[in-house]
Amino acid sequence: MSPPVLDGTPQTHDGSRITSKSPISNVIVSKQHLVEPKEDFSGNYVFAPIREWEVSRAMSQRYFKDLYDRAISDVVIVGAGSAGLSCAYRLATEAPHLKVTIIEANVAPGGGCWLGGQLLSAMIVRKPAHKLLMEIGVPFEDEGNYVVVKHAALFTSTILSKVLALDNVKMFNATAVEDLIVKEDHQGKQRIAGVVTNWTLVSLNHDTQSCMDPNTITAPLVISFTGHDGPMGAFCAKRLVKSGLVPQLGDMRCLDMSRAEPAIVNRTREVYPGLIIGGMELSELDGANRMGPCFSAMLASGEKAAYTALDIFNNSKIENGEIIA
Ligand code: AHZ
Repeated sequence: MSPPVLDGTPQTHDGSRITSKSPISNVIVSKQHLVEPKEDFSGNYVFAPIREWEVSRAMSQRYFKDLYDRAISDVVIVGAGSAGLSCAYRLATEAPHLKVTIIEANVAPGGGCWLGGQLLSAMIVRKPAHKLLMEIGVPFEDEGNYVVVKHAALFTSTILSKVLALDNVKMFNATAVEDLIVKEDHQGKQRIAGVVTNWTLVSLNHDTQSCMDPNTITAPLVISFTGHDGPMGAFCAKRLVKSGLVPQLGDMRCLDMSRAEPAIVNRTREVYPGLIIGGMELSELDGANRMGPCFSAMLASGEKAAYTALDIFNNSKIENGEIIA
């Protein structure tokens, strides 16, 4: 016979259950709603009651409300690595009225910034990009021209917590951008007008299932930070080329920290109407050098993209996610 299923009912010292006559177990069994939660770590910890359907509804109601609401966003940020998160932080704090929606293909946001280079822990940031670290409260050692955060995860977890706490930010992780929406704008010119999404597990299974159509998010501006080429990387840059909107990829060049970092930051821009590209994705589009394990340009490129977006919003009239003037 199988042993009884443990339900966490307080036990006596010899391991036997406290009987249903005990005041605590009586209340749990018969009057769930009257149970007072109690934080008692000596063996009588009591949770407030909950039912399974309450958990399902609490999650699904919010998720689908967000999905409905964000079907029209002001900005979609694709990719929540160090560059995407820096952009989200700057843009959403400077413009709390903008609905900033982040789409991250991975379950865990943060991209390559949970570690430094070669799986080592420390994160190196050249000045003046360290100002963002100071603003969000990430401690570092000052080495003169550059600073060292003792663990890259400290940066990523801090900026992630700041970004996710902002009222105007919603992140859909485990969700991939599969395509771009391209439409004619009010002047009859082609413009990126949003993104095509799917849950990543669906995206990864297109070859094994019959057609599983995607969803869309309409937005006047998409900002892409999907990193350098890889299974999912450089996504928007590659899509621009494949769909004939840009002639060819420049392809990321070999490592040179001194050339790479200013090239990425200073060339972060609206590469096609409605689409800003920054971070390492830009190295694939422009043919810029890589910098390896130095994250300064990712932070500053994210911020540059945010300021570029703010300029676009300041000079445009938007209705229902479309630029109308
Ligand atoms: O999961 C990806 C990662 O979190 C996500 N991503 C990629 N394709 C996506 C898609 N839809 C949604 N189609 C997608 N999300 O984008 C994020 C990219 O993060 P990253 O850390 O790879 O890029 P980054 O540009 O923010 O930072 C690059 C860091 C590097 S790489 C490098 C070198 O190789 O020399 N040096 C630095 C500093």
